[in-house]
Amino acid sequence: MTSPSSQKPADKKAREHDPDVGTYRNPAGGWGALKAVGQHLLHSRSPATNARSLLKLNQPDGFDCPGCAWGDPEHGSSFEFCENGVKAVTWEATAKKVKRDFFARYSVTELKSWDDYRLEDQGRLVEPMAYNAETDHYEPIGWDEALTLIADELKALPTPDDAIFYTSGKACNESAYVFQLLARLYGTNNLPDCSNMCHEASGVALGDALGTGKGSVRLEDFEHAEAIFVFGQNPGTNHPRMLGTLREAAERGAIIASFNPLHERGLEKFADPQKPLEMLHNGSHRISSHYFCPKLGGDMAAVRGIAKALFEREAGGETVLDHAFLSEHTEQLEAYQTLVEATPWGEIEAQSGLTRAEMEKAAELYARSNATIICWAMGITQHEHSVPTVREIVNLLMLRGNLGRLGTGTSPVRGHSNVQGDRTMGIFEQPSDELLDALEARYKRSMPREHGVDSVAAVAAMRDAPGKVFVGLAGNFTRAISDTFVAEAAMSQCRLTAFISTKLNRSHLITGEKALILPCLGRSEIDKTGGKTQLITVEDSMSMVHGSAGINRPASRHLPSEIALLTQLGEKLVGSEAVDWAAMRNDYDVIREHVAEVIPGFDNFNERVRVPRGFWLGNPTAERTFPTESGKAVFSDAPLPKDVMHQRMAAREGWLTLQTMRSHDQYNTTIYGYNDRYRGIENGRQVVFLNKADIERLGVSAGQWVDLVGESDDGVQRRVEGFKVVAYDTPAGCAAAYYPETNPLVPLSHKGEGSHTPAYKSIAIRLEPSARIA
Ligand SMILES: Nc1nc2c(c(=O)[nH]1)N[C@H]1C(S)=C(S)[C@@H](COP(=O)(O)OP(=O)(O)OC[C@H]3O[C@@H](n4cnc5c(=O)[nH]c(N)nc54)[C@H](O)[C@@H]3O)O[C@H]1N2
Ligand SMILES: Nc1nc2c(c(=O)[nH]1)N[C@H]1C(S)=C(S)[C@@H](COP(=O)(O)OP(=O)(O)OC[C@H]3O[C@@H](n4cnc5c(=O)[nH]c(N)nc54)[C@H](O)[C@@H]3O)O[C@H]1N2
Ligand SMILES: [Mo]
Repeated sequence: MTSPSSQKPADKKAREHDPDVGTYRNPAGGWGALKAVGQHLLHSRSPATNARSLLKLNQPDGFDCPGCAWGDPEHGSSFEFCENGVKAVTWEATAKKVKRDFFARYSVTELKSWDDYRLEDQGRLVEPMAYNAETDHYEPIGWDEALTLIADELKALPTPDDAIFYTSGKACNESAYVFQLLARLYGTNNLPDCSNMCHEASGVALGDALGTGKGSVRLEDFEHAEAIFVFGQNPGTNHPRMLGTLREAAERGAIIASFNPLHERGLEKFADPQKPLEMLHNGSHRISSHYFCPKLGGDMAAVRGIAKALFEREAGGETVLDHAFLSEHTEQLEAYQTLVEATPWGEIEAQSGLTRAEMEKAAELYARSNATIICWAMGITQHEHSVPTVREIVNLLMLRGNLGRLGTGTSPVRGHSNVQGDRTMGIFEQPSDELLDALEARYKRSMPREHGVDSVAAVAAMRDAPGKVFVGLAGNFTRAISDTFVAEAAMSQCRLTAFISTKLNRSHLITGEKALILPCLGRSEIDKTGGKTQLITVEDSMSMVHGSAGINRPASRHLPSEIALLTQLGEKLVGSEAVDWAAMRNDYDVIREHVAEVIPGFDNFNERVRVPRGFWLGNPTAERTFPTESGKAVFSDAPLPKDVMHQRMAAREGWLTLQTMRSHDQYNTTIYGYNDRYRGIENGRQVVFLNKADIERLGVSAGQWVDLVGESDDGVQRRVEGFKVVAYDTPAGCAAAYYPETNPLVPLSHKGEGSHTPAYKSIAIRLEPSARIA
């Protein structure tokens, strides 16, 4: 059976690019980064404004970088940005605009044939637009009319649970608070967010193990760590400011051990573009002292191997475990130890792809360090067994008491700049009773108690029951979620889709019966809602909450803020009896007063957030307090994954496991360009990285064009066409390609156990020669 997934990918333009494949030998950062900064400033068509805004990036009196969620140092330099932060800012602060004549010129069907780069590169959205199905064009609509349409469509639904309110982690705390309040007063917990596709497994696992779902480290911990283990993360591209932190640690002599199936340049060598002397002398610094290359999905076994080696050393008479910590603060150690001892080395080696000697080496490094931090990102969280893998990482930290001491802790490095804050503000489809009780007490209205849909369940809901209303606060839902064509078909069955966005993207083209695009201010812009210069706030990966105020002139003086739009929608949808939406709109301090009353940890929010660099929300783990049922940190004794889908599928002759990842020139579904400098790729994105032995075994050759074909338990064949084979240093059986072009290959049902995050990093595929000829 063939599904709509076997259609050609819409990215015709990208397929016309013929990628050049080379080798990058320089350190990450360096002159290449500076050159890229210059190019992106020029491309934005307002280089002077943008150069000025960079000086205000991540500064106490400036705005938070819309790039990643890495923390800001307390005693920062006058530059606190990186190459990819520059791309994020200049991409938003472009002088190009998408006006009504653009939509008059191009039909939606025509725009669908454009690639993601070209769509967003048209510039900033500045006018509200409504889809006209008869003409197949977006046409101008008034602001008031558009918001009334959303409210009317929502009110007309048979039940509030037929509405879906999606949030991407770009939204600030104030927008997020208002958005969840509006959805819940209206009557639903259907608040899926990008976290569902990202660090959900970290939140679930940390919550189960330690009673707190957030990471425990702060930036100063990195200054005191003796070892930093980095699993499944590519900070050179995705958290470049982290390289500065790692570099300082390396310079002090800290051990940095990376676990990654790819040799990521940023984890190997870094030249800091912000250190003029280093730049002049073409110097650089090593980052990782040790580099391990597990197989995709092999980390749980790798960590278990390290634990096994520790137990063996302990049995041999050494003291490597922190017995005081273990007996005072943990439970279930015995069950874990029994399981680890019963797991044979052979199984651990086969699953991890590492040798026993390598894992013993890693154990030695770990045993030698008196203070260890473990960092991880999507290479850990986007598998079927991500929750048990994060639990295994926590087990390892607990064995040596690496929690709640200076220089130790858990560091799930978050993605979107405010993804963590959005959750803190209540964007969650499974709200706690405490949150709902607090909302009820504050607003004197009953809150919906039934849990809502997450991102994957939202697609299933739209697919199975047409006629939903989808409201998106930032993001690009159909492009980010798995099973692209299934998601697109599901979304187009909605009675209304409405997106609050800064740039044109593919989700806008997957129109329901009715569809709206509502443009808004970006974070770099001055927000004068209510005649007053407004401040917004964000929370970084290390639970630091701080203010952010844009400094650029808005792309259009008619552009409302997200909060202006959401509060007006609130007025129309639920009225102003329970909430004075206008007061919130006119002064965001009022929203923060509400937050202070409802969300724990935000007392005196308005005063505390005006202190330069903001305040720390605190973290029980960092204080060795574990709010689990027993009050102790809990060891997990989950078996290594057996018979998970990708293993079953990929174990067949001719099959591979594919990970889908980011290039250096993209921010999630936002494509800044066609180069992936550190991996030696130029002028294209349709590449598949393969091990040399696999290339021979599968009878293809480097440079050949292939289609990637996937299959799942549902028997539906999934395919994306025209990828150039690149020979690359990665373990046999493992392949890599870029997201989002490969999302049609990820079946909707292929997701993490307990997290429901699409398993974007372990997709079973095979190759077929492509009709495309080089
Ligand atoms: N410039 C830029 N910055 C970004 C983003 C962006 O797109 N562009 N996105 C933001 C967001 S939302 C997020 S979540 C983060 C993402 O940050 P990352 O998690 O660094 O993003 P990915 O590109 O998905 O990279 C995954 C890394 O994990 C490795 N990996 C994949 N599978 C496995 C595995 O099974 N085991 C191990 N050990 N490693 C594995 C890959 O080789 C790769 O190095 O970055 C944020 N920052
Ligand atoms: N195959 C595969 N799929 C993945 C992943 C993967 O590694 N592999 N990663 C997953 C992860 S970690 C994540 S977080 C998701 C990301 O999913 P999303 O967060 O939904 O996607 P983004 O690409 O970040 O959203 C980009 C859009 O946000 C809008 N935008 C940007 N800034 C603003 C703003 O300030 N305000 C408003 N209102 N709109 C704004 C713009 O219109 C832009 O087009 O993708 C997931 N999908
Ligand atoms: Mo993410």
